[in-house]
Amino acid sequence: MTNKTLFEPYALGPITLSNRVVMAPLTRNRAGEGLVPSELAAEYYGQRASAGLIITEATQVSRQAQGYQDTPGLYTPEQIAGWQKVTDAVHARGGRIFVQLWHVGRVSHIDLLGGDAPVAPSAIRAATKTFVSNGFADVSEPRALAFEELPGIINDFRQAAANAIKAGFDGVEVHGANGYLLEQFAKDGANVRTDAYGGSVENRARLMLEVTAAVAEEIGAERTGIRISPVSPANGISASDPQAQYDFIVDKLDTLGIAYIHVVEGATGGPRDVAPFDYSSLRRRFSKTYIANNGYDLELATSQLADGKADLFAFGKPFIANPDLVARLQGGAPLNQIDPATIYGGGAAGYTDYPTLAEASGN
Ligand code: 8OZ
Repeated sequence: MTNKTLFEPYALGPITLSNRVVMAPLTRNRAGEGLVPSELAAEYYGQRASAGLIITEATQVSRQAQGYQDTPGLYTPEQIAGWQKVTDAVHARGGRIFVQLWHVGRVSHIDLLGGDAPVAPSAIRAATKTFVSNGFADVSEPRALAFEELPGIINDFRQAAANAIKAGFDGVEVHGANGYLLEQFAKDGANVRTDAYGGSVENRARLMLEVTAAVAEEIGAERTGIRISPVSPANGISASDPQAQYDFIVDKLDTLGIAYIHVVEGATGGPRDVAPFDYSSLRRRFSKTYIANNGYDLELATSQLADGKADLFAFGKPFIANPDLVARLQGGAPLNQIDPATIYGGGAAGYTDYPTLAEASGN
């Protein structure tokens, strides 16, 4: 066995990463007017450019795709210009950055959608909350998408991917995880459709695969990745057959030739062993890069790398509180602790003011 380390360069297809530590997508609810990423966002991501790869916070492909207050989009000229400042800041510091594109589906509220109902595979309301202008609220009753509407949603992802390249991103991650639209189609707890997008494992996978194929066709499979969370109960989702479903999905993703699968192992932000699942089956089925996420620390990442279980490791909350997380992990330095009160929404406090090690020691 070769003695790989987390801190050596890694070739993600044509893109060279300076190390194997990935900044996971993290929702921060700080977009400005028009859901444009702010100047502070450019500073925040620029501060974290020593990650091997940054994956941005989830970003809407359309107005209908929004489910929370002040999350950014990538479907207007102003949003493209705002993201250009972010990618410039990261590239100026030698980093690499993909944008995570999402559609929240049923995890939304009429107040965010101009009074329209959220859309979903089936009219089944999720037992979950979202965050609107006056705080947390139960999600609204969704309506089932008509078959005829699905090409438009696929096209929204395709167009946002094209916009991502215009804005200077190195690639796109399709958000296929955490109980949002593409996972709502994939999991039978949210999808009781009787058309070509519901019923069998194959039918339930269809939208996720068609969206991914469209993005890959638009910007290149080598710049396309996807995040999945086979057994996560996030946002009130459930599945009766996750192993069969995700074995099938990953076989097809491999055929598409995309750059990576990014796998949330276990319950998003929670226990890794929430339900039995054989992640090595996904690893075997996918010939390119496997990014592992959820509850990793230096020790677990190091041992999983040595065992060949994953190629890259995505860290979420530690990156919020530690802009120089890579240097801290490499040097065995202590980590800043996250302030839970400033994760979602607000300004610079808890966003761009976490100190690097050098700053903390007064240098
Ligand atoms: C936390 C709060 C709001 C959204 C996800 C995009 O879970 C999210 C998210 C996380 O993927």
